[in-house]
Amino acid sequence: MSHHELRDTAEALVAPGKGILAADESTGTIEKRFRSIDLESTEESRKAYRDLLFTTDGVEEFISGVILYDETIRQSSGDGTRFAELLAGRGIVPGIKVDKGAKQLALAPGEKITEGLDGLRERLAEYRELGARFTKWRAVITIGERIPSEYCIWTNAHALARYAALSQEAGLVPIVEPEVLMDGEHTIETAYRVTSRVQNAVFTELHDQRVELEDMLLKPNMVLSGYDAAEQASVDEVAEQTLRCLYRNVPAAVPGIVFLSGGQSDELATEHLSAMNARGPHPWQLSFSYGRALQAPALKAWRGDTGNRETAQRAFYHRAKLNGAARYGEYTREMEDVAAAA
Ligand code: 5MM
Repeated sequence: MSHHELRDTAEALVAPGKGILAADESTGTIEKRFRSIDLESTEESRKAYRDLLFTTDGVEEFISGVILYDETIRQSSGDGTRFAELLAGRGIVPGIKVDKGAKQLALAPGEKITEGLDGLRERLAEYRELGARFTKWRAVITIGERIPSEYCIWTNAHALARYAALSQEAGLVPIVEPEVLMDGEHTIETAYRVTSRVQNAVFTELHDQRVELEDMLLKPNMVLSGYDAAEQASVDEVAEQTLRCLYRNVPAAVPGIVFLSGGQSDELATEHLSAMNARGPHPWQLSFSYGRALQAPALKAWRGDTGNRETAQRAFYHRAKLNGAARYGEYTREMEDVAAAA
């Protein structure tokens, strides 16, 4: 495969009006999500849920790619078509989460390091065979008393770059995800300082490890007040601080930035993205790679009942459509009311 192929894939993933669905919840995380609707997590229930999302009529208008989990990329839809093939057939690029999760960082209480580099070259080759065209690796940075440490920031940045280089070598577009968590009482200024430092370290490592910036995407957190902060920053402040951070740290060679939602409400995740795009044009496409903020209404509507499948698909379609509008800076809260009335 050529560099053109990687570049074309990266560009397709951030095509105008579209974004990515993160459906790569590991077994533990999906179990937690299913618990919220009182549903037991089994291989069959996980498959039924993913099938519902991936077969939603017309969603390819707003969804450019889907991040799958190891179990899901090996599963098939009702008619026997493997999920990766089904998605590709609809013009949606299949991707895969390749990290093995964030574990306790040695000698650093309260901090995490993402594992999964051992044997990664071989796993990447297999995923490509299974139809994946892009990959994702998530690093987790926690804000707290005297953390994050430089040790945590740099070990995670180093691992992200090692993963990205291996991914490009295998002909897969890496989505580099350094997530600064929203948990805590910190102010938006603290979130800005930490996110900026993390992105700076990540791009230093990517550069040193020869990663082609044109052939990757960045999946960052937005710059937000902590969940438990005394005061929540306004939409304008979030848009401005997030853009300031990106302009200072992300080279224009990167084709796109695909935000994670990180526990924001569905509406706010859409509104923040729209506010940033309304301030464009920017050097990179500004898009979404949401998990919770795209799936929450569908999950709630489904509740594990086949009879609710269509209602759940409508909810997913609508959320995707609103985020599609946010790609053009055209989302308004009134669009939510139209959904509620439908
Ligand atoms: C969908 O959640 C993904 C997997 O999480 P686990 O490894 O903990 O199971 C996660 O990596 C996701 O892709 C991003 O965090 C974005 O998801 P949100 O829900 O924050 O938009």
